[in-house]
Amino acid sequence: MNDDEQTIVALATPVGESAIHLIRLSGKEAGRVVAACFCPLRPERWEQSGGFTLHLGRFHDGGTELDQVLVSKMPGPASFTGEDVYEINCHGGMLAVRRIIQACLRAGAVPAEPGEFTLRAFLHGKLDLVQAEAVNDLIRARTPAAADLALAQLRGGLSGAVRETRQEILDMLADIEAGIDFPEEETDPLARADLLYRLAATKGHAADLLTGSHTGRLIRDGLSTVIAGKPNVGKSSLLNALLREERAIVTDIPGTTRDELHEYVTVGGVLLHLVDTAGLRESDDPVEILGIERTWKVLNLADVVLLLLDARDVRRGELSAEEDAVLAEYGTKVVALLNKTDLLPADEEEEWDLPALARTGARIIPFSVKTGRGLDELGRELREQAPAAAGALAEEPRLANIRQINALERSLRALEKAEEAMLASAPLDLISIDIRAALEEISQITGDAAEEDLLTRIFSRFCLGK
Ligand SMILES: Nc1nc2c(ncn2[C@@H]2O[C@H](COP(=O)(O)OP(=O)(O)OP(=O)(O)O)[C@@H](O)[C@H]2O)c(=O)[nH]1
Ligand SMILES: [Mg+2]
Repeated sequence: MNDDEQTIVALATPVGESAIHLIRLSGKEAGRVVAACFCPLRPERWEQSGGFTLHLGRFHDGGTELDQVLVSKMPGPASFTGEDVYEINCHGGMLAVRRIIQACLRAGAVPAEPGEFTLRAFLHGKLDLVQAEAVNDLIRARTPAAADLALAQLRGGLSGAVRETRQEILDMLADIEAGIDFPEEETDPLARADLLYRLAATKGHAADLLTGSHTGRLIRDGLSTVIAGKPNVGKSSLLNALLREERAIVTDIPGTTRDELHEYVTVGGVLLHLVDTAGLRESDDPVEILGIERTWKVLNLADVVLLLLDARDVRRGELSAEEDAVLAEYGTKVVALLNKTDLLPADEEEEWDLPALARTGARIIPFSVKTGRGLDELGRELREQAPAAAGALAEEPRLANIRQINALERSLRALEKAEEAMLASAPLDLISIDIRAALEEISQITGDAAEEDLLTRIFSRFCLGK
């Protein structure tokens, strides 16, 4: 990221031709940079404006006119970044954009890094990390529910709840450290009982914040849904059918898919993060072996496994070792789709006696990608399993971002360790180590004590100009 003394400039709209483009500037020198290139149509209005006004004029570079533009003037500290911000609305050709940005660079601005405007807003206390990440989530939301959740986080209620818990930890730490300084309190049973009580309450608050986070993650990221099965059973065909496009290569040659494919789609109102995988079987092809290893890895991260079985194998009671292993390992997460029922002789159609399969806990749906049989039932099944991913519960703010959830889990674990140490009558200075760890972890969520590299990691995932 740039030095915060520098004034940054970037295109905030997508690269390409459009009706208008928006170029953004922020920093101490933003006013001077704009003044060097902008001739307002009504100079007296431009000069006298206290800000949050829009001005028509010509943009030029050393006397060469570049475009007719509208400039909005937003002086700090009330602006988005907290610095002086100017936004140039220009015509939507990329040549005009490039020339305007060049003029700004010549006048002393530097190119912004992705997310740098939001980083500056964070550094100036305009929003915390939960809110900053919510801005990014709002931009990237794939469903109305995900957008609602991001908006709820942006309003700050969630940050408030996290901060309250953080403050409780901070207060306990302060009291313990005071206790260490006054050793007579160290042995005071009342003081220890009080601390233990507070520790339990705080742990409960942290756990409450986590309870909603599973739902939050489903709303934000969708249900992680892995399509698995033996080669040629129809996995890629199913992916394509759900996406309604020929995304994956489908052939009748077993072992077609090697690398996993990731896509997002809504089925029965449920947002799925779909993964198509390499078919599971014994293989001596080194490329295929790598693909199969990856399949087992993504299976471990799945919320739901769509295990495609060939209906004819099921009918004969012939499941492969790999199919048995998936059922044994992920039974209750598995929806077994008995595919290619269209190939079964008509007289065998309706009789399914599947006690062995049912004992694994898997839901069973007779299916055919070819005819579309079972698709509606699959939608109903997913909705039942994941009402959250269907977006029914988005109005309440909750943690949804995996970075924030992991930090909260680490904080909770540290609190648990502190509680155990307390119950084992450990000395206060030992307990304070765990409580300090809990404090550091929870502080990462809102960024109350964020390290620079954490900030760089977070904000580099943002769009340029945001
Ligand atoms: N009759 C019938 N054929 C199907 C059905 N689903 C898929 N197929 C066919 O089965 C063959 C294999 O399909 P794929 O989708 O490539 O199978 P896959 O599981 O992705 O295979 P790998 O990538 O090799 O693991 C293709 O010829 C499909 O057209 C179905 O429901 N009925
Ligand atoms: Mg495939």
